[in-house]
Amino acid sequence: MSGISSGVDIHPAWLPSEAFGVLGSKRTLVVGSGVLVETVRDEVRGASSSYGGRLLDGDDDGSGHDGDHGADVVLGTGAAFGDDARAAAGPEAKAALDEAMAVAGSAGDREPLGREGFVVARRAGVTVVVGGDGPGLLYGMFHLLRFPELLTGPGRPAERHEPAHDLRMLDHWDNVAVHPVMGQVERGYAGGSIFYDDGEVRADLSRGEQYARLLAATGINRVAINNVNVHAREARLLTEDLGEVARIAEVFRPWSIRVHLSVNFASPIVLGGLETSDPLDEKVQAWWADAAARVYRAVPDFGGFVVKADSEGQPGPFAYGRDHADGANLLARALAPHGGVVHWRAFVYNHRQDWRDRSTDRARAAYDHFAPLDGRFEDNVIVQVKHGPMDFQVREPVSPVLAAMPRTRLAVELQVTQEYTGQQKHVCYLGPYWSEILRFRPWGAGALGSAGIAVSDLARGGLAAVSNVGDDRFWTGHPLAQANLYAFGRLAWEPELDPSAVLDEWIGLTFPGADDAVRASVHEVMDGSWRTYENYTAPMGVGFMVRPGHHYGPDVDGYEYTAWGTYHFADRDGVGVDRTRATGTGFTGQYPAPWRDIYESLAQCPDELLLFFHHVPYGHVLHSGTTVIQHIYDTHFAGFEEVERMAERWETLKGRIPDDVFARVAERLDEQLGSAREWRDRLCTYFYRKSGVPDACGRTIY
Ligand code: GCW
Repeated sequence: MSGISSGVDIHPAWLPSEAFGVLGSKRTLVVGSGVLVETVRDEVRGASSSYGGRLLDGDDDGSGHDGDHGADVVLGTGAAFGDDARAAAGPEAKAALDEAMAVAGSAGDREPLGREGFVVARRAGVTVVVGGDGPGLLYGMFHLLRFPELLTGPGRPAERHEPAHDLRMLDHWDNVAVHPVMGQVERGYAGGSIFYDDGEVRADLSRGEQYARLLAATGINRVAINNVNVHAREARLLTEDLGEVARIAEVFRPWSIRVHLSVNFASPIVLGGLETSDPLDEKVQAWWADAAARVYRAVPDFGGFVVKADSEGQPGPFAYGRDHADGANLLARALAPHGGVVHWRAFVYNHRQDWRDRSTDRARAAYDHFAPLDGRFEDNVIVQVKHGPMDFQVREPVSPVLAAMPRTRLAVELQVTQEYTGQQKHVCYLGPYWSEILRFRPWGAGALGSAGIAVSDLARGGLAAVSNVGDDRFWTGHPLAQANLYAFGRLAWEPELDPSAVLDEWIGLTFPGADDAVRASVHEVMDGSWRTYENYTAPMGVGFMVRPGHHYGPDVDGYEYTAWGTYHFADRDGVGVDRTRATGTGFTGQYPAPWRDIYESLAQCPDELLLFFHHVPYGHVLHSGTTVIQHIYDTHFAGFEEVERMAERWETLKGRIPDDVFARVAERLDEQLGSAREWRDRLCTYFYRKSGVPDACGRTIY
């Protein structure tokens, strides 16, 4: 059992009791002190009491040793391994401990292990985890659950693990008060908020506590607790509700997670009664300095502010003729004395565009606003950039902003909540997509270093993602959507991980005791599901084609004549957005070489992004050898058939996995099948009617 007793009804996600089975059967010594070491001790104590092992500590007989049997597992922070701790660990632990400590230390160019890092070594039947400090120890313990083979079997050389990114953050779009249109959680597909209920912070935060534990087990260390659209009720979290924020921070603290707040740029007016929120106004500056000081008095380890400014109606510096650097620096200066950061979002575009105006291209907007500001931001500003230039579509190129701001700390923002990828009614494992994004080389492979600089290297402000969690008993509505949350944490820690292997980790933890055939089936249903979703929805990067407002299901022209800048320009001859320099909006010019030329060229542009960059005739022949129109038909029929196969495969799991998980997924697969069919038929019919070109395979099109 875990350190926290979980409510009977709540699904344990990737931390079922059985995940602790191997660790819980061992004699484990935990050395060190502090809140996080206590968390580790509690976990081991709970696991041992369920699985017959033992937590060895000072209360024992003063050592881990009884008779000739020492500790099987030794967990400690590097600084804690003095003579007493070594004696307590017993002589059998010496080899593993010496090796782990050596690997944790500096050598040559290698720095000593950071606070969040850990080393695992196994020698002479003893497994040792040395944490750089408390956080590293916590992560090291969870690592043993993912790979229980580290606790059994032959010795293995020490492994050193450190996060690629210091900031691994989840953004909650949770509203405190239920929003009349967006509800309790904006773009939430898993019930209400685990933090708020109808206008108040929940009195009972035990779900938050379980959540914090799940996040720690996948390496998340920051959480922004309210929606970036900060309405009147939510704005007050910064002032009169600080006591409530402190309660939430208390829940996250034992799991090494710091809390951030989304704030309203007009707070000096809305909350402070000033007449302006002009960043260059001294009274405004003083107001923010006070506000930050008050937050830190209430929450000493507070992380910082997240800001959506001058975006989709949120207030910002433009009202005063100032730019985003002025705005971000205002808040950064208020937070700097306390060690906080500002996540300033680059999601800024004209959402009141005239669809008749072909010269405005939403894809260009973030770069046009932000790239010229490179070098102007304070050190504690992180410009948070959505991974693509549009808006979390199932396929987009990587945002050119990421390669354009070398003197700015950038964070890449991903969307774990499946707003545009099936809303947690469809299976859509996003690990492979995120992996492609993080590994993308804006200057090409081989340039600027042997492998080339990857997007992940450019994200010096870390990764942030919109959470997909709510008060649903499976956490994420669709039980299989838990894998997206898990994978985000793992990829933020180690972007080079193979997403397919991460999926297997998640399956292993979530379905303990499942045999290989069951695991293989779950894997099969999920691994290709992002491409399947892409197949039956908007083709070749063109995006949207969803129902306006809630964004679920097909509506090809739903956004075609709106103010949001989301157009596909389909006519009787062709489809796609001309973003070339030669004849289009010039967006391709925002990329460095080689991509600016690859995307510009009709001959070289990758098929999957063709309609993002080019307007082409239906008869245009793709690299794959087929025409655009035939590709649309083929992928839509194939996508639907893939969902049919997923559903059949899932049926084979009946009785072989827990009934509640089976039933919930089965029910959602029914919905997915119906929705995929609707997508297929509407898209095929729409393009058949536009183009008049029949399907070469003669399938039914309406
Ligand atoms: O994708 C859009 C969503 C909005 C969201 C916005 C953003 C929080 O439809 O609901 O607002 O992005 O990222 O700010």
